[in-house]
Amino acid sequence: MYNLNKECNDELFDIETPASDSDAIASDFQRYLTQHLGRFIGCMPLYQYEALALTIRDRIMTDWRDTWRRYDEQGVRRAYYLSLEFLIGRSLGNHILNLGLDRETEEAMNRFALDLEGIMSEEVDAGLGNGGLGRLAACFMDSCACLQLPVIGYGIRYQYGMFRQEIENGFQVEEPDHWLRDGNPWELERPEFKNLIRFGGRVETVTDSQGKSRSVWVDTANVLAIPYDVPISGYRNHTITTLRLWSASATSDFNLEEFNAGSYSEAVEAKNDAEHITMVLYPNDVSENGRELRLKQQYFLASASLQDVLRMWENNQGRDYASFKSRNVFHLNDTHPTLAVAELMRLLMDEKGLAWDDAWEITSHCMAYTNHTLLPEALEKWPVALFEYLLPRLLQIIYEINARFLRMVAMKWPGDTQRQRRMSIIEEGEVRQIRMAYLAIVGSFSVNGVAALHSRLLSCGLFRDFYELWPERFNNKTNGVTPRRWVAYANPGMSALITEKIGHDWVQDYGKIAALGAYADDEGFRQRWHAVKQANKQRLADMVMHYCQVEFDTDALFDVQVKRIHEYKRQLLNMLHVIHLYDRIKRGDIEHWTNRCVLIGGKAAPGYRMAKNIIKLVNNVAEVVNNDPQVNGLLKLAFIPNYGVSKMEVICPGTDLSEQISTAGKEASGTCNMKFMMNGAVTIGTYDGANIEIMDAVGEDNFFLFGLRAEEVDREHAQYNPGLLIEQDEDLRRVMHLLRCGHFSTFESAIFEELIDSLQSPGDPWLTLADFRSYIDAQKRVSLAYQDRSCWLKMSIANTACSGHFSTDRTISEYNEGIWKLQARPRDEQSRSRTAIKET
Ligand code: 26Q
Repeated sequence: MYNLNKECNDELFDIETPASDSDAIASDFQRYLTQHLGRFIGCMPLYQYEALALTIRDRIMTDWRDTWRRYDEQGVRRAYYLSLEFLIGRSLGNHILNLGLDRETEEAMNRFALDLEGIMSEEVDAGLGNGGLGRLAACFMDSCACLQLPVIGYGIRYQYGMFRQEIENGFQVEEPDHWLRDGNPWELERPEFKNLIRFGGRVETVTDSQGKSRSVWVDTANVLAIPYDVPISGYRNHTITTLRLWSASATSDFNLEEFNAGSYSEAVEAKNDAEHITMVLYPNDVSENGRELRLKQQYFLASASLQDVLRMWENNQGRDYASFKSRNVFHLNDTHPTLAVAELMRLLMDEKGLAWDDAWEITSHCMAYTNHTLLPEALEKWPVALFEYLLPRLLQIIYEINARFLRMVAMKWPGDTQRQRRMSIIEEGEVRQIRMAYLAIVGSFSVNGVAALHSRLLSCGLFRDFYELWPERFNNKTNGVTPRRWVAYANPGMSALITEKIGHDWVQDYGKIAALGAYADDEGFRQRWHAVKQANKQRLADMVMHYCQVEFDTDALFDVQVKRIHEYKRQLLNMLHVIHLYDRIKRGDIEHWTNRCVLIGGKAAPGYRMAKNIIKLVNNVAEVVNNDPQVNGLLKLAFIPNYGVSKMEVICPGTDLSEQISTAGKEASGTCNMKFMMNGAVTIGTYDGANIEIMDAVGEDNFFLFGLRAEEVDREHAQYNPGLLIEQDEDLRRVMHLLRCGHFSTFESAIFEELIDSLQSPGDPWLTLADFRSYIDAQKRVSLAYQDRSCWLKMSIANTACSGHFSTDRTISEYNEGIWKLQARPRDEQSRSRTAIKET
């Protein structure tokens, strides 16, 4: 392995961070632009972005190296956050904010008559995630850096991130997201830490020199995992932690073998196959379930990351694994990296020579698992047959884990074979499958849900048998979002106003935001809050005009639902309300009217037909509503294409009303709800996921609650009669009629038939019509409340002031106190660790 000469004095390389006044930034920027990139000041803005990114990156490097050393000292307990997704978005503005260089950078750019915001908007989003789960991982990394916890993120460096969504004739069209095409200044390739990953082959049992039998995995096809490190900056604390992303690359020996056999082109093909592993992020799509390449990605991440951790361990401790379990914890972000359970067993036994019991003692004390879904159909399963040929050694290990586990179940519940069948990691049936969630639970010391209701429902529903066996393993960790990106960076106007009133501490100590509550009754403050909101609404309106060519008037109520398109999230219910408002306008029922601009955004999984139909419906309804002269600005509807992190940075500060309208008991937590709340939006929502905790925090008077509760949903299914609901509710009858008669599909007959049928079906799992009346009534209360400006402003301020609980700093502190048990490693000026000279 790559090792620095121990004689060499590492301090020689410790150059100081470059000066950070605007002169220094301006001159570095100019140098990068001209000497390094060979461009000039008036070049394409992309190069200006690149030069500025390199300039800022220079101001990260020393602290990054220093942080790594602090976390790498002997005896430091560390956590590794394993996730197939990190939805980072843009980085430049975030680093500038965290380093405290906003003013200096702005000044430096102004010297060249350049606009900082324009330059920052050149950066392409790092879209390495589908939605909530991936963005949560990115917010977690931010909070870990802020809290100075020794945590390393491990993920995959996909060549293509989440697809780019275009809208053609109202339909979603997917385009590849080649985000690395122009290079990525935020990554550092570390080929010296590459690892070998094996696939296929077969398992042989050999007897070693001490007469012990051992398994060897032979005849494998191998792939290299090359790490790329991405810096994660803490907020003004000289702490830069690491997100290590793996990229697949062909091994040279693999190529050579083929080459010697005389087939050059096949050798190159093999190289291609290897590199395919990290080519594309899989969309969260049932029709993609069971794809071989996705399983390869999952194993690739698990194996590369574990090997990396074991290498660092041996660098510090040698081959003594006695204290490994007290110094290391692996966190599994959903079941996606769960193969880590079996892979750690394999590495410890087959590569490090440990016996089963010792390896299991370590593994089961080092793994922790977070579940993110309550939908049984979304639980990951893989065919045993796929494992047999792709990961034969792991399958053996999983069988053994299961056999030992089922013996334990049988001891606890003798004779209860039903229960053994239910709890088995292997699902028997026509196709035998591996239940990844069960493997994760059996292999972990902690299992958590992501909101109070969700965790409760896991224990008494989905994972009930396991809860009965190991109640102490189960716990809740309510999600959060980082206030740095989602308030300080995304909403500078509001941030300045908050800071003026309560000081600056709230950014890193978000509980302090509560002090803002005192100003809700101050009319002068309310007016300023209003002015900030209006400016943010204008920014959002400009964006809507740019992407949708729909004009939003900032005096109207901005009503927003942005999230992945899914039936359980019920964008359809939102559309029923829009159609109802349209119907009211058409029949002249507009007394006490509140003008509304409704914005919807989100991606549908490419194979999810219903979700794609919903997008088409939104666009068709928008076409009718926006072009009807009788509507005349009373109502607007727009679908914003390609919703993602950087769009949300403009959307959430400009929103008045946040739509969180999932069928109760289906949304594990939701996190957009928190971003909206922090930015002073009021929520209309069901009693679901984190909405419940949001309402607890802000109070019923500042939240528009509607709909069935989770327990009622279960009962309702038995008696659900949508036909009767339609018959008995005139508003609903009229809405359904407009839909059925083709009012929104004039030259496209029957395209919405499937959607209409699903709404009318007694078997509708999402009970959309059951909540129609209560939703419409709640929306009416919203409209009235919005007409009383000071009342609305009070609610808005209360929402921000009560959002203290929803910072990921709080979430991560709970993970740390309850699960990881790490010690913060603040930078200490005196003893900035110069002792460890090994680069590990
Ligand atoms: C699985 C197998 C094959 C291909 C893709 C997938 C896959 C990928 C992503 C399955 C699920 C996801 C993402 C799930 C997700 O984002 N869940 C959301 O997690 C949030 C953070 O905890 C919660 O707030 C949301 O409620 C939950 O829906």
